[in-house]
Amino acid sequence: MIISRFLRRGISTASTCATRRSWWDHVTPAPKDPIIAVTEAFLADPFPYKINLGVGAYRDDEGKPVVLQCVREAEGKIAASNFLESTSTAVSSKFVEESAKLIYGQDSNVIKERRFAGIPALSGTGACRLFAEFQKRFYPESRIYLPDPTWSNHRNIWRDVHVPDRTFRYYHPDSKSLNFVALMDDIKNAQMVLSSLLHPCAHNPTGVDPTNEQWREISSLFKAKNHFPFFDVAYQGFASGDVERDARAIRIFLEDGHSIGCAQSFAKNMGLYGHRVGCLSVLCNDKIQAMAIKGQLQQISNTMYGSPPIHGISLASKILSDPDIKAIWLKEVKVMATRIHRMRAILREALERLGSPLNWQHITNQVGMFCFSGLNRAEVYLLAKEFHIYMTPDGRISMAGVTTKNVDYLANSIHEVTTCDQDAKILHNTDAYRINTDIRFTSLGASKSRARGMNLSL
Ligand code: KET
Repeated sequence: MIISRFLRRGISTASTCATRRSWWDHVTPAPKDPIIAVTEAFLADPFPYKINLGVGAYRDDEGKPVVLQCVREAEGKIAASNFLESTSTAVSSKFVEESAKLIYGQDSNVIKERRFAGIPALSGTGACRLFAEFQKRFYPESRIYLPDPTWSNHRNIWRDVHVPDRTFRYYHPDSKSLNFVALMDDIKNAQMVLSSLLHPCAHNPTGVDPTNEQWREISSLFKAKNHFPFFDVAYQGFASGDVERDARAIRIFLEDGHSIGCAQSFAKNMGLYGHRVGCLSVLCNDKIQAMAIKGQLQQISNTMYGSPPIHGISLASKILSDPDIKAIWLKEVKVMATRIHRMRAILREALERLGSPLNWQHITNQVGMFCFSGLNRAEVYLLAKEFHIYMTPDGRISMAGVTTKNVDYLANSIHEVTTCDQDAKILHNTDAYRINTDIRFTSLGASKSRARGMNLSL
């Protein structure tokens, strides 16, 4: 009796397992995120002089991630505070208020009149996602207009909440600068749009920002079209080295009386990438509307992840609210932006010294973390395969990965791939579409001696 019951249970467990095993049979591998794919290919490469120019995270001149002094100071101050549970709401509110002051301006009426609804978010990605969910909930038929090109994840974020996306032209590949006329045309002709996403500074991936005058025109057009401007602020401080100057676009929209939304990330400008510190804010007509919107945003985040971890938020909040620590931070932002700016100048100079027949002016004209190099897929592929230099297939160089030690090697390698036999490039062109997924390192020896010839040291 006991045995037969045991057997029966055994049989039913086995059949359940068999069913379960088939539950996920239809799941196929997801396409790789292009930025993560670059990091994976880089990590898999055994070459000692390899260079990662993929992810847009700050690195120092040794190529190392940096813990900013302001973060260390803030760590010291918050270590003593007992925030683990009871005060988390207070910490979040303080953080949101400081983030809003940073982007809308310390003395802005929006802050004084408390006309904003904000909640902490899981870094810039989380803030964009929260807004996308909010948009879908309250304007289910709306669309999002994205610049072409834009950060690769924008499209995925809005797609996952079933908000259709459209693009507006942004960049001119020939002049390697802003295609302002086309941008204005596309916004003018946009139909049934709720929000358009704008990068207020240090546009990713192009490094091309509108001038203040152009921002004013964009703002007027948004007003005329009744578009909701949604700003993705992932690099405040990286364009000019000054966080106030980098908020200029948003301040112009504020002066024009727009209601706007902002996704802020502190991953890059505070070096808090791993802490996922971000803020979503939406400007409102008044305090009452702000409370309603905040409640809705909280409800959306509650069902996704409850509340965000409090440690990073406490750090950012301390950095922004303690005048001494803030002063350290502002200096450090300047140092990071200046280092990147210097690398742009050195890279361009090195390419020109090599006698490159191409025009590299755009390296220094563009601003922020990225240089949209103009290298094509085949050239990017060759750089990875032959020179162990990794960047996204669109030719975006994360300038933070360029250092005084590797810049000559980089310039030489770019020079070689841009001047090499066109047939070789065409041959590699098909492979280039599989970039970073199956790179084989057949020429390790040759690359090593090349690197030595360029005085690279480990
Ligand atoms: N917006 C933009 C424009 C952006 O470039 C990034 C990240 C984010 C939002 C998201 O940031 P975060 O705070 O880390 O969630 N971009 C870089 C890093 C990444 O994709 O993870 C990049 O383009 O390399």
